Formats: sequence, structure tokens, C-alpha cells
Amino acid sequence: MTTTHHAADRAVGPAARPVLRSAYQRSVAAYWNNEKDPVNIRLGEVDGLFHHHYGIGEPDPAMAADPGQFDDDAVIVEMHRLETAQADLLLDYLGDIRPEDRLLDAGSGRGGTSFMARQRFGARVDGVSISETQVEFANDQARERGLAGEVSFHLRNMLDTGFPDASFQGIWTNETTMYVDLHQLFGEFARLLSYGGRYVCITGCYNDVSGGRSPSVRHIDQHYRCDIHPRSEYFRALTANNFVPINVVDLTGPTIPYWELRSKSAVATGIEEPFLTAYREGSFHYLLIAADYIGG
Ligand code: GPP
Ligand code: MG
Repeated sequence: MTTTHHAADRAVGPAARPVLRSAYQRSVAAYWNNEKDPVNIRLGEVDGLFHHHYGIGEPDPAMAADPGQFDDDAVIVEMHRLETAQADLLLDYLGDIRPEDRLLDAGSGRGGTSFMARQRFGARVDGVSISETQVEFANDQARERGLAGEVSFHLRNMLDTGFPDASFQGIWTNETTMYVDLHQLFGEFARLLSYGGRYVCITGCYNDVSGGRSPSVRHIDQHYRCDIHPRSEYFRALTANNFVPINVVDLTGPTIPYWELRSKSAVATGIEEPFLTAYREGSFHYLLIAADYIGG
């Protein structure tokens, strides 16, 4: 691998601390700066919404039964539809967001969920990412859509965003919490949300009930350089930071058809079997958590 020096290595965030604070964070940034996988780019090219999360819901039944009889492009369109459905579901749980509210996408990737939120609520959206290439990509998208200033992406660390206290009505993380310490993260979100503000998380977490990290969960960690948390850790860290859950939705069943279709698609990456094994054996869940902030 060639070593590229990205701005994030030098960039200074709020309070004059660097955006990247550890060798681990530098390796995560390097992974996402170099990522150009067709499973994400070709799906994004379907309609210009580039996602970095998985899908939910039922694929077309004929395609699910035998994807081989469909064009690669048709399968890609269907996978993209399921990924967009996932982001739509996340936004359903944000509650009543008014155009004058501000929203934060923590770990905003190439911006897909942020643009959907803007379209749905008309609110200003800020996204943060430690990947310089993702921030640039997403800001280019905002300019192309004529939304620069309304939807803005920042090269910042979601553990220390630098935004003012109580400045957001809604925050979400769409498959990003496995890269950070949850107590630090929810501490920052508690600072950023106004009283009664809503946080929505979609995540993969491992099952405390069945013991520790299964081999498939370890495989997923290695693939994405992440550190998947146990289910319990989410609720401990939320409670400790004055967040009160209002919805917990197990999306494990609804995401399995996406992974089955993806495993037979032209853009499979090899991580499909570990996901399917982990979900089917019950060692791993795909979870949505919505919680309200009741701190001062
Ligand atoms: C992002 O999706 C995936 C992660 C941040 C990995 C961890 C997620 C879990 C639920 C454990 P992506 O769309 O970039 O992944 P892929 O390239 O595999 O489609
Ligand atoms: Mg993807």
C-alpha cells in the first residue's frame, strides 16, 4: 500500500486538537480514504445517493429466488433500493424535525443519509467524518445539488465536533459507532443536543447473551478495521449520558434477505458469509435504537 498523506493527518480540530488522535484512528481514516468498492460506487450511481450502510426489506421475490437470471445492473438497483429503505427507516425515527432545526450525521460517509434527511425535513444538515476523501466527495455532491451551505460535511472527529452546545435537534449514526468509544461518543452527543433532542442509531452489535465475540464477528471487525460493541454497551453508555431509549428495533431478520442477495451479486466483497453466519447463529444483531436526551 502506498502511504498518502491526507489533510486529516495535519488538520487541527476544535480546541486545537488534531482530528486524528491515535494510530487506530489514522488506520480507520486510511481505510475510508482508499475505499472505492463497486458495492458502494455502482449502487450510488443508480440515482446519485451514495450509501455506506446495508439494506433492509424484501427484494423482488423472483430475484431473491434466482438472482442469476437477472442482469447485474438489475440486482444492483434492487440492492440500492434496500439500502435507501434502511436510511428511510432511520429517518422515520428522528421524530418531528422542523426546517429550522439542525441535524448532525456523525460518520457521514459519502453523504447519502444526509441528503435524504435534507429532502425530507428541509433542515440544515452537518456531517462529520475523519476521511478527507469522503468529506470532499460529499461536499462535491452538495455543490452539485445546489445545497452547499445547507448540507455541509466537515473533516472532524465525531468525538469532538466543535459545534456549539445544544445546537442540534437530531443526531444519527448510521453504522459508525463501532469505530469509537460509546461513552465518549454519547457524551459529545449529550453536549450537542438540545433538551428533548432525538438520537437515532443503526448498528451491528454482538450478543452478550450468547457470550463474547464470535469468529464471524471478529472477521467483520478485521474486514472494516472496526471494534464491534456488545449490545449491553449501547444501553449502559446511553443511560450514563442522560439518554432515554424510546424505540429498540431488531432489524436482523429484515436485513438477512439483503445479505443473501448481495452474496450472489456481481459486487459481493467476501464479507457476506460472515454477516449471514453471525446473524443466523444469533451472535450478532442489526439494531436500531432511538433515544431522547433529557440532560440539562
Ligand atoms: C459501512 O458500510 C460498513 C461499516 C462501517 C462496517 C461496520 C458495520 C457493521 C454493521 C458491523 P459500507 O457500505 O461501506 O460497507 P460495504 O463496502 O461492505 O458495502
Ligand atoms: Mg455498502
